[in-house]
Formats: sequence, structure tokens, C-alpha cells
Amino acid sequence: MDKILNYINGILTEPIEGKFFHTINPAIGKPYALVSDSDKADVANAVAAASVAFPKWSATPARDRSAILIKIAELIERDLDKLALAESIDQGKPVALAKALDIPRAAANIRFYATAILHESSEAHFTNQEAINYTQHTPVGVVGCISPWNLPLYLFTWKIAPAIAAGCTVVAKPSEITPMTAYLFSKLCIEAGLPAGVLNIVHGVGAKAGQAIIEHAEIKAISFTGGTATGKIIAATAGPMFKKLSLELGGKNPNIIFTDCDFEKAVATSIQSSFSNQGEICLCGSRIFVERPLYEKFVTEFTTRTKALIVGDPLDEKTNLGAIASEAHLTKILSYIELARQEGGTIIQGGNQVKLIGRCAEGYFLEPTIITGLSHTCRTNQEEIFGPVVTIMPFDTEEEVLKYANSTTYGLAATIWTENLTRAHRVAAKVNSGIVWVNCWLFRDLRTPFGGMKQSGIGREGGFEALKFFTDEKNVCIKL
Ligand code: TXE
Repeated sequence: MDKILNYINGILTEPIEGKFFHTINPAIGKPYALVSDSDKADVANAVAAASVAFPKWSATPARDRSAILIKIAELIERDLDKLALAESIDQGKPVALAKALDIPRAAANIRFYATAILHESSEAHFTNQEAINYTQHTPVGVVGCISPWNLPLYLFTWKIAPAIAAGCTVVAKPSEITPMTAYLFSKLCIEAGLPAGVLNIVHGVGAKAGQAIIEHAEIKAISFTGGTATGKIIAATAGPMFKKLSLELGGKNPNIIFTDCDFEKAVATSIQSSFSNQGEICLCGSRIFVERPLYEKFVTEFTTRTKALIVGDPLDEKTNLGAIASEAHLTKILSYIELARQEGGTIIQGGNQVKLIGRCAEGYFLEPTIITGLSHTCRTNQEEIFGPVVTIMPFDTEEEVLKYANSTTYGLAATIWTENLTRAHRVAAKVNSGIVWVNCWLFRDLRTPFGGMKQSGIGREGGFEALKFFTDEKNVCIKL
């Protein structure tokens, strides 16, 4: 079996204790590779390598940092098919999705920050005729980047690209559930000539390797994407150590559909926002609110199209929904479907595990599921399920739907469907989410601030926000 090795100080290396665990291909339910089971000592080595590399890397001119990053982006593009296949095998997502979304976006993340640093400027403040203040941005030092399993290489690169571009050196940990593409990425970094120690990738489980990263005194900032419960642990550990924190956590996103919407676009896009990547995207719209005059028509059409979705082998280009990322996650989603039943919901479509025949007979597949008849306050409508499960609820007034939309502890993303521009602005202003899409979903411009309100996180990624996060600001005041 292939071994997924750590990448420390420019070298692919086994963990010090020599321990490994299996990573599972969720489409066939079987182990297919061994993952380094790293611990504190491996993290300490990675931090030491990053600390040694920091002075030189942070002093490397932006154009040289940029050139190496561009080279890495080119190598990702060269290996598009190989990386997409690896992502699909490791995560369960349709290979077509990995080819169209995950891997191109990983290259785009790196290109974006490679070029952003060529266009940086800093602020100056003139205090009457008496003084000039200017702001310096300096890289914070060694930083930790911890990423999840739903969009593995996409979210891994979304964190490490701004960190490295800003001049920081990095200790990163991909999810133990989906470590493969980060491992392949480390080989591309070596090929591109990234200096030793600039990026160190430590594989292992969250409670051990991840925890060691957040606890390490020399790590100055943590950028994390994952579950809200883990985010709380990270904040509780890193907060008292005064580390900078960027936390991108869960969501329970409302998808608000008004009668005056473009019906065809609203239905077609809602299918995507509900079930893309098996619903395992923090931005998926899991609570669909439909204005009452349109409710029956929407439910009928949405259900018909959901029925037509193909749950199948991720390697088949026709597949719409692949495997759920892990058996534990499948069990969690099924328990929420059961909870919805207990709470009085009606499963109008799906609700069951899918048993495929042939190669994928033991895989973790689930029907796309639609639930109606629930109140906005029940647990099914309050807690993040993170799977191909949506609820649909009717509403009568804007005021009412805003109350429903804002009723959870989350505030990541919201979608609004209306052809009435005034209403779009009005509702967008009142919905408590860090991201609002009007008449679209997951339409991304990497320059925009990305992140959530309430328990969906703190801080913003994207654009210059992320570069700022990885730098310290210093004001220099010169008296004239
Ligand atoms: O994520 P975890 P899990 C949500 C989703 C899902 C739930 C739990 O609802 O069902 O979170 O998923 C690392 N110190 N999202 O448990 O544990 C871990 O190794 C440091 C939303 O799989 O948060 C992995 O690299 N690191 C989401 C990363 O944290 C720790 C994406 C994420 O894993 C750690 C994924 C610790 N103590 C799940 N414990 C989104 N917002 O996109 C774990 N990790």
C-alpha cells in the first residue's frame, strides 16, 4: 500500500514513531493507502524547519516568491487529471466535479496570491502638516493551517497560498480523512523548487497532530476550516496564547425563494446548492424557504429533478452524487434523517442509504433527501447536517422569512431569489450572513471577503484580507 509521508524541511519523511493508519476509499469502503500518524515530535520538527526557513523566505523579494508559486500552480494544471482522480478516490466526490472545480480552483488559489503580492501597497496617513504615518505589513512568522475533508486540495491551498505568498512559513495539516492530494502537492512543491522548510505538511489525526500545531508556542497564527465544535477547541487553546485566529466553521444556510424569482434558474441552481459534492460544502443551502404562492410548484419541480440525480460510482462521468466522505459521516447524516422523522418531518424524497452493485457495493452512498413539514426551530433545522439533505418550508412575508433565516447559531451564507432589485437589497441587508448570493450560488470572486458571522467563524479569508491576516501591521509616525 502507498504511504502518505510527511513533508518536513523539504523532504518526504516517515513519522518519528513509524506509525501509520489507513485511509479509506469511501466509494468502495476499503483502505487503499497508509497515512503518517504524526505526533507532537513530528510537529516540533516541522516548526523547527519552518522557523529556520522564515528569515530567508520573509526577506525573499515578492517577485521571487511569486515565481515559485506560479510554478506550483502550473504543475497543478499539468497534473489536473491525476489530482482529480486522486481527490475523487480519497473523498468520494465525482471525478468530473474534482476536474471542473476542486483542482482548477487549487491552481487558481495559488495564482491569485502569487500575483496579489505583486500589487500590494500600504497606507499612509498625514496628520495635518505635522506628521506622516505609514503602515508596514510584515509576515507574522510560522503559521499553522488546518483544513477539512470536503474540498481537500481546494481548501488546503486556499490557506497556504496567502500564508506563503505573504512571506510566512507554514506547518499545515490536511484532514486525516482526505490526505492524498496534499501529499501529491508536497511532491509538486519539491519539483517547483520551493525552499526547504517554507511549507511543512504533517499528516495525522486532529486530536494529536492538529492539537500539537495549535498548542505550539512558536506558531503565531492559525487558519482553520472545519466543524464549529473543533473551532471552539482551537479558540480555547490558541486564544489564551494570543495567536491570531481565522476560523471558517459550519453553516446552516438559508435559500430564500420569492414568488417573483426566475423559476427555472431558482430550481436549477437550488439543485446544485443542495446536493453538489453530496451536500458536503459549508456553503450549501440546507434550508429552503419558499414564498407560499410558489411553494407547491417549487416542491413538485425540485423533487422531480432531485429524483433524476444519479447516485453512483464517482469515477463514472455521469454520476451526480458520489460517496459520502466516511462511514462515520454517513452514520451521522442518517441519524439526522431519523431525527427529522421523530420531529414530525415528512421525507418526500430519498432518506435511505444506496446500495450500489459491483465495484462500489460496500461504498457509503446516500439518496439526495428532501424533508418537509418541519418547524424552523427543530434540531433538524438548527444543526449542521453537512450532507445531501434539505428541508423545504413555506413563508408568507419578508419579515417572517428573515426571522426563520436568522434563527440559527450560524451565519455563513444565504441565497436570495427575486427579480425585485429593491427587495434583494433589503433582504440582503437584513440577513445575518457573511456571504449573500442573489440569483446565483457559489459565484466566487477571490478578491471578496469570505467568512461567517456568529458561530460560523471569525475573520475573513479571500483577497487582501487573507494576506493581512498573515502579516502584522506596524504604524510608523514621522514628525515633520
Ligand atoms: O471536522 P473537524 P469533522 C462540519 C460538518 C461535519 C463536522 C465535523 O458539520 O459533520 O464539521 O467534521 C482537524 N486541533 N464541517 O469532525 O474535526 C482535523 O484533523 C487541531 C464543516 O471531520 O473539524 C481536520 O484536519 N485540529 C466544514 C480539521 O480539523 C483538529 C468542513 C477539520 O476536522 C482538532 C468539515 C484539534 N483538536 C466539517 N480536531 C466546513 N466549514 O467546511 C480536529 N482537527
